[in-house]
Amino acid sequence: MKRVYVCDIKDVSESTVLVKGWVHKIHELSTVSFVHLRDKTGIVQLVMDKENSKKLRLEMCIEAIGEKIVNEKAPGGLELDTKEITIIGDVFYEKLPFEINGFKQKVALEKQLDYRGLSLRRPKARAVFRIQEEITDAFKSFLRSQRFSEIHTPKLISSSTEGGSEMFTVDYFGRRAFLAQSPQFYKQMMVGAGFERVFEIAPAYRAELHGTWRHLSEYISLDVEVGFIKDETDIMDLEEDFLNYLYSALRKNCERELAMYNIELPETIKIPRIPLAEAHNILLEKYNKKSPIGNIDAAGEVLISQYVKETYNCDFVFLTEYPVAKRPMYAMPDSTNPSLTRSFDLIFKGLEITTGGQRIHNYEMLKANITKFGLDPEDFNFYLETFKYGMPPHGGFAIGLERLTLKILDLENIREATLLPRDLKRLEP
Ligand code: AMO
Repeated sequence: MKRVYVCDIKDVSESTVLVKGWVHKIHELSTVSFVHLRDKTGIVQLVMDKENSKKLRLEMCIEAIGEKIVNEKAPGGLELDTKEITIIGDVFYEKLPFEINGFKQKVALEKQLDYRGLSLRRPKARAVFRIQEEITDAFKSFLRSQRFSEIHTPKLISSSTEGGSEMFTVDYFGRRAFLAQSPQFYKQMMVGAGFERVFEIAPAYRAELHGTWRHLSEYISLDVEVGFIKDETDIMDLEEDFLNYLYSALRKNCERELAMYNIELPETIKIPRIPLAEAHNILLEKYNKKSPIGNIDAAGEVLISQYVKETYNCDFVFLTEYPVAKRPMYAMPDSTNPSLTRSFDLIFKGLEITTGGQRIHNYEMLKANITKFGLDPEDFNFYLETFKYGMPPHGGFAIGLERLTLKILDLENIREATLLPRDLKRLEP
């Protein structure tokens, strides 16, 4: 007999079906019992003799054969009158560390993370990753439809890309190496290598010394790099188009998961673009909030998002024209005001989810800029090399996957949007 997934039971023509899954709930009455079986697609009620349910314990793996019966009160409006039941995965606990079958998760996040193999059994906890899967699918399909190529670049590298302070070092056969903070240099090189438009979905590593709700030591970076652009506005347009594409994909394919978190996504997103200096003025005049020079802090991100929500009814805002001093050496200066760069951040509901911009593509200029930043161009020869042979004007962006997921679902902590988080304290499970 072929297994039927719970979500398909009502659609299959057979009146007797085989289901497999975990024991989610046991409810014993005087003679019969209602046992909820949970698989990856949903929950179905099994009706059985109390004799049979006595053998069961929560979270055991079972398979059951049963006849479909309509019952409005059962989950999904249907239950199975159980003919046969077999335990196929036993349990070895005295007491479950926490409840899986309650709707509200009252357990501290750290404990849920300690028992990740168990806490993810809660359909609501797992729904986060269905959303995440949809994000990466949409990212791929949107970009592929625009002639982008997917690339895979090394994560063991010899030099810093985003500034040296946050790198993990690795002993590479007696030589010092680092875990990549971003595929920045390689994605640019691949634009020059003739791919023109590339993307990568891969881990990025930051030796973050802050254990905050928004920082991970390992996160998934959704990277894009595009050749033959006019300037950074092409890049912002591209990201805005992607977000609109993503929202319609989520509305279409993740209705159930969005409903679990009470999320309604807007039909269209039109993102305001505000120069950083103007954002500083808004913060000062409207909220009496001073900002750090050339940047915006976490509290400022929240306030500027609040302003944009009230003024433009939008959850996103591009902050543009970041100063040279606050951007890496590859950022393209603005020719009309060389103290500023053609770069931007994207803030989503008070959190930075993207950095992007146009890059320097002129070999001499890039080499000089590396020196200006107090770095040695010799150390970047592998990167600079490509720029000698005709590099198109180009730019790109990177989105932190977990941060995007966190904000779409209004979660509280980035770890909820991370399957197996790595942070200041956590290297297990
Ligand atoms: P940046 O360093 O701003 O830019 O990183 C891009 C995005 O990655 C995410 N991110 C993080 N997410 C979780 N934990 C962290 N510790 C963390 N650090 C960064 C954020 C952030 O906006 N090379 C440039 C991108 C580019 O210009 O193309 C870069 O890496 O969402």
